[in-house]
Amino acid sequence: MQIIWVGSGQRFSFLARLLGIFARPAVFFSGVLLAFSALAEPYATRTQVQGYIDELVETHGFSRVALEEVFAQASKQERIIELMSRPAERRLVWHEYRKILVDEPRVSQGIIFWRENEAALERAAKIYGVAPEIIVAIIGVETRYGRIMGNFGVVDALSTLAFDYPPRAEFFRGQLTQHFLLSREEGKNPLSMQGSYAGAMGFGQFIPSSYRAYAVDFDGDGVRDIWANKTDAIGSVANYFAEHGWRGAEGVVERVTLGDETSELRALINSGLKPTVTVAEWRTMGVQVGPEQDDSRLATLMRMEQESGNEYWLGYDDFYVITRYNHSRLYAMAVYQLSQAIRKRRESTLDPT
Ligand SMILES: [Ca+2]
Repeated sequence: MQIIWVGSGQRFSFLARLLGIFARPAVFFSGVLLAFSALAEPYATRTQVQGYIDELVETHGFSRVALEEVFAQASKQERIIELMSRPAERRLVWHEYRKILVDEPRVSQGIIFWRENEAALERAAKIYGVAPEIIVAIIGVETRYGRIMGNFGVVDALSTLAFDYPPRAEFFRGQLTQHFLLSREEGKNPLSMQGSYAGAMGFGQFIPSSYRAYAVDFDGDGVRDIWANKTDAIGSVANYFAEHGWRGAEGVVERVTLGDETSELRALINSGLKPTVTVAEWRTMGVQVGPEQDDSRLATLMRMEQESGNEYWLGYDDFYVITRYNHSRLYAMAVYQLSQAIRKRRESTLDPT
């Protein structure tokens, strides 16, 4: 047995992205974790898996034979445990993280993705109230617009994490069940689907529970296809945002300045993703917020480390909604800034002056 430290969500995400493999948004790991040594036997013969199969048969009426066949073909992937357990090489701060996700190719490929999917993006904006640049940026950050959607069998990935990764076993056993339900509902072979090492699938990297709850058939062909159909992927991301309370009309973040990082402020900076302090209260504590900002709005105060020093930002309700996709302020800020870079570039390209 080996003791391995796993870093924060944002570092985890970064490493995953650095490796070209994508973590499920909204899933992240922290703390001291234990990685357990390998067992060579196939999953179908494990007592633990037999117990799980019993449960699926009893609770959801699945065929035991079918499940045994699936688990006879599923195997533990050491690489998945490695990716889950990989220690962070160094702490990633905002400017380092930003450089990876808000890069030139992601902006220019985003312009192309937008152009190619303009009708679907406009319709999604109208129906769900989510601006095209936000949807484009999510798909850009998650999979580089579908270029990197993950090459692990979803059953392999979820089984490995459910049965050979004790720190998150319960969560991933739940996702494995969701995957079997999804397969049954959609008439798919559970072994046919591929995704990230955490079982996230398609353009927007939905885990099975998110697929079941939020994926939509946005082109009306009767199938919710987030794997190959960009229109469905766009509608699904927009629906995810709408269902998590996206408002759209108001600002997402606002750059602010502080006189001093007082101890009062220090205790609140980066302390939570959810906006819980009013603009009026921030003002009283010495945060210089734009004069037009409504005093009663709730915001969270963030410190973002740049090469030249700290930047301070207020995050409003929609910022919090972005963190529902991946519980990380760096992630949400990167998505938002990428969205703005794409929108700005597109406007300058479209504008003949
Ligand atoms: Ca469809």
